[in-house]
Amino acid sequence: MKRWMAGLVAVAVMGLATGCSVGGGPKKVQIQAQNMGFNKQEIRLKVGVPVELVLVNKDTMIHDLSVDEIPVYMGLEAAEDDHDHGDRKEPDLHVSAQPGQKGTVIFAPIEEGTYTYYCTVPGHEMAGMTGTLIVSANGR
Ligand SMILES: [Cu+2]
Repeated sequence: MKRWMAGLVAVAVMGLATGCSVGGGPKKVQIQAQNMGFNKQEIRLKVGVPVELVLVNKDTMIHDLSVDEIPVYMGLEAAEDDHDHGDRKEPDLHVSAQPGQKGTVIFAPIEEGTYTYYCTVPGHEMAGMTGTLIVSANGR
């Protein structure tokens, strides 16, 4: 809970510091999981800009979107879930969605870089559930 509060404050302070408009809330990015794949193979984000990432699961099994290692401020933890991540460590960024449901995570990336996102459900990454998350100074 403490980490959650700290994340919110950090995102708010960051918004003020960079002078971007806080009024509109986080930038919404939606990605769909369907037929054992993501509908986007690439997501581009801007350093320091809070993002509301919504995973829409149109499939008949649970999916998630995870990045193992990415420096982020977390605004809101994704809904609790206890599905199997295999023997991997907890990813830095994680959002899951039950079949036919949505999952949301709010965060702000804090370092430029190219990161890989994937579904942690065993076998799904191998089946093609991966993509590239590009964080840059201008978001392009
Ligand atoms: Cu999956």
